[in-house]
Order: sequence, then C-alpha cells, then structure tokens
Amino acid sequence: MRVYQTNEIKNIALLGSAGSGKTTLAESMLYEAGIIKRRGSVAAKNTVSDYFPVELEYGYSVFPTVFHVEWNSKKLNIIDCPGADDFVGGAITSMNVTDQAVIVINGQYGPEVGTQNCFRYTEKLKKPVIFLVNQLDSDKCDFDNLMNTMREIYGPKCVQIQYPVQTGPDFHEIIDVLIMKKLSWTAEGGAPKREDIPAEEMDRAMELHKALVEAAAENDEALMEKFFESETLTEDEMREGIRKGLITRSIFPVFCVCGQKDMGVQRLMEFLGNVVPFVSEMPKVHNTRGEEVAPDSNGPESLYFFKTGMEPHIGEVSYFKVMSGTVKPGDDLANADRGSKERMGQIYASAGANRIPVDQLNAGDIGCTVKLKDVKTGNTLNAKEVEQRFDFIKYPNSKYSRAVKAVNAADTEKMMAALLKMRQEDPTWVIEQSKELRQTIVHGQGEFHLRTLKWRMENNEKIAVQFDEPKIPYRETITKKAKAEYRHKKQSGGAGQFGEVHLIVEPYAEGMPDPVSYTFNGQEFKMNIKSKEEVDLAWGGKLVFLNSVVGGAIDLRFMPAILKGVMDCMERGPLTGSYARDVRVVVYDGKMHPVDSNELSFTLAARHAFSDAFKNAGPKILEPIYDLEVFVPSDYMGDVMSDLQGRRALIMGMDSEAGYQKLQAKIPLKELANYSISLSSLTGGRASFTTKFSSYELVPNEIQSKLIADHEAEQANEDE
Ligand SMILES: Nc1nc2c(ncn2[C@@H]2O[C@H](COP(=O)(O)OP(=O)(O)OP(=O)(O)O)[C@@H](O)[C@H]2O)c(=O)[nH]1
Ligand SMILES: [Mg+2]
Repeated sequence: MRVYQTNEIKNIALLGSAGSGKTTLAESMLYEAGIIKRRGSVAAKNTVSDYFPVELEYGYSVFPTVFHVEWNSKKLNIIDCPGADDFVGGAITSMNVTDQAVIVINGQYGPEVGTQNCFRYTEKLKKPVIFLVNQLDSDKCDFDNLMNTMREIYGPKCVQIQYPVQTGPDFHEIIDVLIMKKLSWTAEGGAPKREDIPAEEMDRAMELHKALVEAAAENDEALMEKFFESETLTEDEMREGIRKGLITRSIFPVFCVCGQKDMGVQRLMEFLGNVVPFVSEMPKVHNTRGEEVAPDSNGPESLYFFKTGMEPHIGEVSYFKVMSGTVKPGDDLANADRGSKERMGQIYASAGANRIPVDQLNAGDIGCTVKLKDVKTGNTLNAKEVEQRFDFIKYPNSKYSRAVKAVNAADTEKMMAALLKMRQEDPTWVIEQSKELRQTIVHGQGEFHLRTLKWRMENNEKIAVQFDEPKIPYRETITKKAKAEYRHKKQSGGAGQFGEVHLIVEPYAEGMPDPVSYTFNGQEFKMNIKSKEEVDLAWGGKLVFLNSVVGGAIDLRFMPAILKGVMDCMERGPLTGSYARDVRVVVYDGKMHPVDSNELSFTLAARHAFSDAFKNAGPKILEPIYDLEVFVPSDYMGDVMSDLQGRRALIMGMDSEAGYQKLQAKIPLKELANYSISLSSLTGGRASFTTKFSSYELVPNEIQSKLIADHEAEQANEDE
C-alpha cells in the first residue's frame, strides 16, 4: 500500500446521536471510494463498521471503527463512532485523534441532545464541524423547520451548502449553492446528475449562495477585499474561505444526504477531499508539558494509542496516531506512561475488521498494530530522543453501576480477568473492588453500556454473571454531644488487664475552635487540651482526637491505644456497620493500674466508651448526594421534573439552552441507581445526564429506621 505524506492525510470522525445513520453512511462512503463492491446494511448485519457480535446482536455501534479510503489520491482516515451516550468513551477517543468532526443529524428529529453532546466535545477540543442532515427520505423530515432550529442553536455560523428540493420517499434532488448546481439521483444513488438550477429554485439558491460567499469571505482579508470589489468569489476562493473558517470554527457548513440510498455521499466525499483541512493545516496539539507538537515526519517518533480492540482470533489490536516522526515495523520505542519497552511488529492501515499491511506511516496518519506487550488506551510510545505524553479530554463520570458476581463462584478469577481486559477496550468502564461494600462494582455510562458487558461476558467469555444493585456507601455520624466512661478489668491467673477511659463525643465541623468546657446535667467539665490529632478518614470526613486528661490519670503512652479503640468503632458504626465520620472525641479522664494496665486494656475500654457515647449522641445515617445535570428536549421537561421529585431530588436550577433544557439537581445516590433506565424510557432515549459526587447528607428518619431494621435482619441472618 502507498505511503501517504502528512499533507495528503485527513482524519475525520463521524459523530452524531444514536441511530442518526453514521454506520450506514460509512458503508456508502466505502462503496463510493471503491473499497467495497456491495453496500451492506445495519438490518442485514453485514456492514463494514458494525462487525462485533455484540453490535450485530443489538444493531448499534458499540466501538468506534477505523477505516480509510483514498479520494483523489488523498488518504481519508474515517472513524465511525458509536452515537449512544452509553458508548461516549469511543467517540471521545476518536475526536482526540481526528481533525474534522462530521456530525450526522437524523432528518426525522433534527438536532437532538446527542447532537449537542457531540458538539460540546468538539467545542472543548476546538475541532472543525460539518453538519450532515441525513435520512432526508423519511416522511417525518421537515427540513425548513430543522434548519430553523439549527440556526437557533448554532447561530449564523451554521451555513447551508445544500438543501433538498423535496424530502420524504421522493427525495432525490439537492440544490448545491457552492457549485450552484442541482444534483439528482436515480433510485440506485451513487454518482449524481449535475444540472443547472431550475428557475423556480433560483431565488432561494441565490440567497443562500450569497450568504455562503459572505461567510466564506469573512475568514480571509484578501477574500473580503475581493468580495467587496466584485460581490462574488470563484468556487476555489470559496473553498479556501470555507477551509479557513472550518479551522477557526467560524463556519459550520450544512450538507444533505440520504446515506441509506447513497444520495449526496459522493458530493460529501468530494468536499471532504477538496476542502476540509489536512492534518498539516490544523493548529498544533500540545503534550502534557504544554509544548506544541507538530505533525512533522522529520520530527522524533511519537505514537499516541487511542483504542484497543479485542479481535477474535487475533487478540489485542492497538490503534494509534503518529503524532510526530514516522513509524516502521521493528522500531524500538519506550512507553512514556508505563515505563516499558516495546518493539513495533507489522503495522497496518485500518479497514474495519481488516488490516492492510504497510511499510511506514507518516506523521498525522492513523494505523494499528498487534502483539504489543503492555500498551493501554491513552499511552504514548516514543523513540529514544523524546519523552512526552498526551493527555486529551477526560471521560465523563460513570452514570450507572452494578455489582457483578460470577454465578459460579469458581469463575470469579476468570471473570475479573475478563473485566480488566474489557476495560482496556473501553476506559469508561470502571471496575471497583469495594472492600467497604464487599462487592465488585462495574461502573459504566448507562444501562445499555453494562448490558453489552454482560452479553459479552456470557456469549464471548462463556462466564455466567449476575448483576445486582450495588450497596450504597452510607456513613454514620452524631448530631449532639454525649459522654461515657468504661472500665475494662480482667483478673485471670497471672497478669490482669485494667484500663478506664472517660470521654466526650460531639459532631465535628471544619474550623471549630478547641473546646474550653462542657456541661452535662448542670455539671461543668473544664478542658485543658494537651494534644490534638486530626485524622483525615480514608472514607471521607474527619475524626478529631483530643487529649485533655488531667493529673496523669492516664499515661501518655496509652493514648495511641485509645485512639485505636475509637478508630475500630469509626470503621464500623453502631447503626448499620457503615463507616463513621465527622466526630470529635475528647478523652478527659480515666484510671490506670500500676501493674495490670496495658495497651489492649485501653483499646478495649475506649471501644466501649466511644460506642456508648456515640449511641447517645443522636447518631444519624448519612447518604451520598450527587450533583445531577439533565439535558432534555423541552417537550419532556414536565415528565422529567415529576420523576425527579419522586426521587427525593432537590431542583437547583433550570436553563433553557438552545434546542433543549438543562436541569440541575441534587439527588441521593440511592435514587440514581436506575435513573439511566427511567430517563431513557421517559424520553425515548432523547435525554442525557451527568453526575458528580457532591456531599454526604442526613437521610430522612423513615429511611434511617428502615436501614437500621434491614441491617439488623442481615446481622441476624449472618449469625444463623
Ligand atoms: N430512512 C433512512 N433510514 C436510515 C438512513 N440511514 C440510516 N438509516 C436507518 O437508521 C437506523 C440506524 O442506522 P445506523 O447507520 O446504525 O445509525 P448509527 O448512527 O450508526 O447508529 P449508532 O451507531 O447506534 O449511533 C438503521 O435502521 C438504518 O437503516 C437513511 O438515510 N434513511
Ligand atoms: Mg453506528
């Protein structure tokens, strides 16, 4: 296969909401480029792009698929990204390594929440955007209305290059106001007939043409001057202006296609080939030190790995972008993230499930290799003379979690190995072995995301697994002060045990001054703080431990043993056995025995005294509260709000963003457990949300009583 130079390579991501038609479009693109002789379809399960069993099973893209086509002797690397929010990880990684986003819009619905999610990522990464209105052959498509919404959302930057003469099943003609031609197709699609624009369309076409000329001219001073002089630009000048506008994100051209019937696809490819920027024209990316890295084939070799695929019969396939330098089989490289050494084996250009061996890939190109030892998604491999890493945008927090266990306990180890392997393919799966909850928890982006994991576990790995709702990491704390004392005394044969501890507990809040005195039942206890220890608890919150023992009643050397006794109780709160937090303890008195006192005695005495005091200090259960942001089309706002109210959510704000509503709320984690499923069913999958841990708050009394009762029942069960 030919080796392409950096100024002959373009990297393009196909993005857009779930089901907008990216995979179907990719099929037509491959067909138009002559790579495949027949177009497959998602329904017939024979597309180039969706080839994993799990994708065929569900009829959705789960992984981004990398392929390439040659167009006018230029190489277009194209990545077909999954659209569902659940698989956003794949879309994000793809955006990291491409220079042009083609955002596909489902002509039936217009811009959706999923469209906006993609757009926001392109904003963060400053990537050029082309909008592609697809499914124009659907009866539900109302193009004018769709364009109005687009302009409302994206403003005047959204510039039409094309419009359909009619939509619905009769769709077969487009007016292109860049080349000022009418394009039309027979039922087979493919190459369009190019004709003059008919008289009845001329006014509309001219108006859009002028707007396009003006928008193109705005990106270049010379073009602007020319435009003022002659009020027009040549086609090539317009292309130049649009290319500049794409790079600076001052123009978002809108194209029209019907991917399924292969109408408009050839023209789109022509535009991609002629106008969108080459790798060499894009602003330079930065490494983690903030230094610019140019896609220079003469620079030091540096590869960024953006995807790991597990291909049947082959194993791990690692996909990379050449950030600088060139790569050849046999190159010796160092992994900047993991410190290991690697030797590159055969390198390939990616073609969906297939790979085409190549001798060399130059800076800016995308390819893959197999049989690397220790390379994970997100790693950088460098030649000796350079040491750099790349760290592009972060993945969103997980939104849906399930406790997972092997149905057959003997499979547990195998299950863990499979989970960790899958995580390499999709870093948005987070595997947590929670000691606290005694569960293995898989966190993902949605119910569907985890369902695919379960499906693959059962069908590909042949391990039966069970999913349960994960336990909630409750905390315990106290709400008032209390005091207690305890004497631990044991006389049995030889040396005895003796320790007595008097202590006071109270709720701790950040910035509290040290106590001066306490009053219990009219009696005052004056404090004289001798030492203070602030323990930042591993599970969040604090324990503050004060020594105010008078007159050497307890030797200083026993203080650590007393703190240990307190910590033992903090690790297992008396209400539900959850971790306790935000407590201040003052040890103010006690007793020693000259012979029998030892550390163990004081630990035991402290445990009892602390536990008694804690129980009398108005103990309460705390639950984790999350910040929730929901993006929802306005029509569903009422349903989404009332559902949230039923989930004990506190609505914090509502914003009307272009085309949809943004709702902010605080919500208990317990109520988020199935939120992804509910929101999806309430809105037909047209909403999305993000979550972030906020704080621990007291649970309402009736829930506290239920949690305590449940815990007691569980204890009784375990004791049986
Ligand atoms: N009528 C019509 N249907 C289309 C068109 N393009 C795609 N479809 C249908 O829309 C559905 C989704 O198509 P896909 O190509 O899988 O969409 P996608 O964007 O890849 O979906 P995800 O990978 O899940 O994000 C399929 O049933 C397609 O047959 C089109 O141009 N017209
Ligand atoms: Mg797809």
